[in-house]
Amino acid sequence: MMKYIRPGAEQTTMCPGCGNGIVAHSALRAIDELGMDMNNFVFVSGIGCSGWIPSPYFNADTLHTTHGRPVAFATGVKLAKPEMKVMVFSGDGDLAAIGGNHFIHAARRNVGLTVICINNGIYGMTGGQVAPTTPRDIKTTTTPYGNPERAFDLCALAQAAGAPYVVRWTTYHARQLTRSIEKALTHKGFSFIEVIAQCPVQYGRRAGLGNAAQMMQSYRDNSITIQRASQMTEEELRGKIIVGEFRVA
Ligand SMILES: Cc1ncc(C[n+]2csc(CCOP(=O)(O)OP(=O)(O)O)c2C)c(N)n1
Ligand code: SF4
Ligand SMILES: [Mg+2]
Repeated sequence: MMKYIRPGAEQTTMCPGCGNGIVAHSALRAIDELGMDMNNFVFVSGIGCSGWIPSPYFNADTLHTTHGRPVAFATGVKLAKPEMKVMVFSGDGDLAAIGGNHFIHAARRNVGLTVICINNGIYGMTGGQVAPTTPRDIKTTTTPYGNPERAFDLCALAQAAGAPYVVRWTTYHARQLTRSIEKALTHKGFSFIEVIAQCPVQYGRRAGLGNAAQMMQSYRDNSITIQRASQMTEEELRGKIIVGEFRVA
């Protein structure tokens, strides 16, 4: 996929083992397999490690905006240039904490964006603070005794807000993720892709979840398809990651 990387930006700033590289690769492969032209894309991101996925690396128009606001900027781009494919890369803090209202209202209005949320369950770039997506009991720098709060279910939120395409995968499911990004890019209206991704440095290390490979093994071992999950009790689903297409409308 190096042909899509901006000349001079071949070296990544991501930590070794970070899930962001897998997301970048899946997105570029989806565009490549669809035969789409990077000149027809605008990639929009916020502030956070995940904000660096498209910018400055993708050799296309990229808009690296402020924390929490990529969906607002992307909405403006889409309204001004409806013929462009507008793709948002947003962190879980970026999209679900400070940017939560932009997210639900863009879904409600069915703005034609493809939004990928890199859900690493933490504020990675700023030092590992608790996020609205951090699972209960997990130790972070701001919850040293364990997170007392429930985590947001971003796919349920997107569906409740009216998003017509909603899917969740993990970085272990790179091929499924690529297929879903392809579907999202050809689906009319707001499409939402949540990717559970490892941040071994600010999350795995502090929460005692091991290194990047161990975190991905746990995604493999704990992921449950929507079909299987529908046969399981709430108790059985504790600690599991439900993956697949939640809505295709
Ligand atoms: C208005 C504003 N508030 C807070 C910050 C500080 N800040 C920058 S990134 C970030 C959180 C990053 O977490 P997330 O969005 O999940 O991205 P990640 O680094 O995990 O990919 C915060 C709080 C900021 N830059 N601007
Ligand atoms: S701090 Fe975490 S999310 Fe940020 S680049 Fe490093 S591993 Fe990735
Ligand atoms: Mg994060």
